[in-house]
Parts: sequence; structure tokens; C-alpha cells
Amino acid sequence: MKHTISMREKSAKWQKLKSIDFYFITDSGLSKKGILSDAQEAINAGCKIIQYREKNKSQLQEALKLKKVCKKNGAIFLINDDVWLAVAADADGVHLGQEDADYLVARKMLGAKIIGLTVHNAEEAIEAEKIGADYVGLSPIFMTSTKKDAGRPCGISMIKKVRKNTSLPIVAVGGITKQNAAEVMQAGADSVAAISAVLPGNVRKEVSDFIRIIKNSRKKS
Ligand code: TZP
Ligand code: MG
Repeated sequence: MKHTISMREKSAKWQKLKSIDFYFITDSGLSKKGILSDAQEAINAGCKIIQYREKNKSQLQEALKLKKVCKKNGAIFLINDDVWLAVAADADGVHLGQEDADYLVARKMLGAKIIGLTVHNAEEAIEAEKIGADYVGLSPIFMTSTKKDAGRPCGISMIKKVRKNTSLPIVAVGGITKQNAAEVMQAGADSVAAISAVLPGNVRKEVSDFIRIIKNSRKKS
């Protein structure tokens, strides 16, 4: 059953998250020029959201520098996993996996800031909407070697299923490339995130290509 649009969904936050096109996630391991440069290049290409994801080494000083890059350019700045770091850096929000911080505790700490949740199926997406998450990161869509514990690929069919069951913005993640991005969007994703497909290449060019593909696929659907 397709969800009807509620007042909440029409909020500025919802609309902003629905229209972000390409969602950039930092990865210092794959980066050639460093994550600050990567984020700036992604933003220069038109990216409107940056997630700081540095497993085991998230640092306040680096987060603050990244936030400065985002704020200067009007991009949303999120932090992966670490709610305390998000509070300390006054980020725009966090992205949490199913096994990360408790959602309700995070919501208490972050108030109206953005909380995105990783989901793997329609049931988790329905629950994410029920508890008040702002978007879902559906993953992994395809095989990925970037996140070792990403689990089994859920495929294009799961994007369609999740789309039918939630009106939350859907960010598709995991194994996304310029070759499959249009199909992913047409299946019902609102945006895509890709790491290995943009790093360590020419970030500005790769992100710009993705955004063009995403915008074109929106026109067709
Ligand atoms: N979350 C689920 S899969 C993934 C993350 C961060 C890794 C995506 O990397 P890639 O290289 O785009 O498959
Ligand atoms: Mg996590």
C-alpha cells in the first residue's frame, strides 16, 4: 500500500532530504587527497550532503573542519555512528545502523536534528518511519567490498518493496555505480550513496556524473 503524504512529510527537512541527489560518505582509506578535499570537491560538483564516516578514528577537530566546509557551502553535515561526536561538533545529525546507538536515546540527545537509519528490508523501514527517523539508508543494494559486514545484497526488488511501504526519503547504498544508478533511482530511491565508485577517482567529476544521471532518471520516472 502506498503511503499518503502527511504534514510531517511535507516539512522542509523531509523535502530537503528527498532532493539531495548524491549522498557523499567520507572514506580516508580510499581517499587520494584527503577527506576535506574530497568533501569540497563533492560539494563543488553539486552534492548537498556529507556524512563523516571514519571507523575507529572519528575526531572532533576533523569533524569541525568538515562541518566548516559544509556550512560555508550550505551542505548538510552528518556523522556516522557517533551521537556524542555529533553533539560536540553541532552537526546537522547522525546516521545510525541497526546495531549502533539506541534511536530514542539519540533522538533525545539530538532533538529535531536529522537521524538516518540503515535498513535492510521493508519491515525495518516501516519501523524507522514509526519511531520518527528522518530517512532510511537501504543497504547493501549490490555486493560491496567497502563495508565488510554490510550483509547480503537486497537488490533492486527490495528498493521497490521499501518504496511501497514508506514515504521516508530512501538513500540507496552499497555497490552503486554510474552504470546501475539510474535503475536504482527508477526503482524508487530518492538518492544514492557510493564510495568506491567516486574514490579514489576524480571526485568532482564522478559526483557530477552521478548527479547528472540521478537528475535524468528523476525526469523519466
Ligand atoms: N553502508 C552500507 S554499504 C556501505 C555503507 C557505508 C559501503 C558502500 O560503499 P560502496 O563502495 O559504494 O559499495
Ligand atoms: Mg554504523
